[in-house]
Amino acid sequence: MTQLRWLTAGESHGLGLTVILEGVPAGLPLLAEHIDEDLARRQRGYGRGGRMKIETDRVVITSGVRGGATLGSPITLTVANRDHEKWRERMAVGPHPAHLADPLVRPRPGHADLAGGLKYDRPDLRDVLERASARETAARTAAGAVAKRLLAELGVDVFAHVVSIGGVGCAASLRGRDTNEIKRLARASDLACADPEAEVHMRDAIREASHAGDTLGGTFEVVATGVPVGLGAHVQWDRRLDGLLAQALMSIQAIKAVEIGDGWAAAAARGSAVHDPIGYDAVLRRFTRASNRAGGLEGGITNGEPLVCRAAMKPIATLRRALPSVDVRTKEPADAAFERSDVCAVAAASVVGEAMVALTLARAALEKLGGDSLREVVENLRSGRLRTEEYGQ
Ligand code: EPS
Repeated sequence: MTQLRWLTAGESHGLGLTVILEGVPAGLPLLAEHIDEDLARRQRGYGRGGRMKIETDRVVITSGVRGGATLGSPITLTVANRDHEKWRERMAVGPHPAHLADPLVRPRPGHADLAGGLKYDRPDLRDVLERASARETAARTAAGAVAKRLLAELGVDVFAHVVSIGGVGCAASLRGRDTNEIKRLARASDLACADPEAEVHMRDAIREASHAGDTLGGTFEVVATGVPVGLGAHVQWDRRLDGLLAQALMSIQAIKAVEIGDGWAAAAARGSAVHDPIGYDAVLRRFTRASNRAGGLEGGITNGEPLVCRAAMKPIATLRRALPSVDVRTKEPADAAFERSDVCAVAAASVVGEAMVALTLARAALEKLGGDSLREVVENLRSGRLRTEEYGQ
């Protein structure tokens, strides 16, 4: 069986990030520029810190692609850390010179610093910070761009948009709006927000938080259209696609909650106001829904409606006006360490969310459709569509 697998490696100020993807079918057109576009989008967003002025993320494809198409072999993608130049000695693999011994010993509340330091027995918390850093999401974004390329061949489009920042939300009227329109507006926005009026207020909120030495979180939505019926399965807990999507989104740095469809709001409503009535379109020969409050999934299986997931990001844990902490060596109270950081990275996280949903969907699609070459996968998709058209007869 074809299984899409992927693994990232790399530290924030090391040489760079790497991701290896295995199980991508052969014959998929793939160029570095397909990936660079998403890498550039991930770097954008009002509220990012100084690091983004240093980095210009570009992918180098070192295996698995030849002549502009995938080979079916593992695909290796690397993204260099330009900032590494300044960290060459401190991030060196060999022993560090004594004059560089400047360990990070005041853990930042909300970061992996203390829990990771205790777990891995690393008294210099930089050993934890370097990998916990959201810099790692550049690798996820690169892998997600490959998944999106594959999904595009299957007629599936995945995009994300920011719904709220620091409590400032988009107009409710955005719900039910044409998805292409939401995507177009979000892509044109510096904060990936499809409501230009709300974006102005979001920028104000970020500016104010920055002046106060504080940070802001927010929420974003990932939408996938053209998703075939039947991805995921109700038959086992670890095959339910809603569970897999929640895990994928929740694994993104700083994400604290995930919902699918109406999510939390559904818990407060009556069943008659939550479930989507079923109809049938005889011309298109497909079952239809009057609404999509389930977010495209029922019983952990895609039902052919657009997939809609939302994720909530907590405010970034590195604060200029630092929170109380403790020096791990002396155990004395001390302000948490401050490092250059972002004030708000919700727009960037939305691009990462897009990547994680795309990877999860691509994996589920390959599991359902099989195929070692793109041609085989597409043929299997077509015959599956015919089967659903004939269903019930
Ligand atoms: C991050 C801290 C900042 C962010 C970084 C994530 O990096 P630095 O400490 O080098 O200023 O800019 O994000 C990225 C580098 C990126 O590419 O997204 C953290 O601690 O998580």
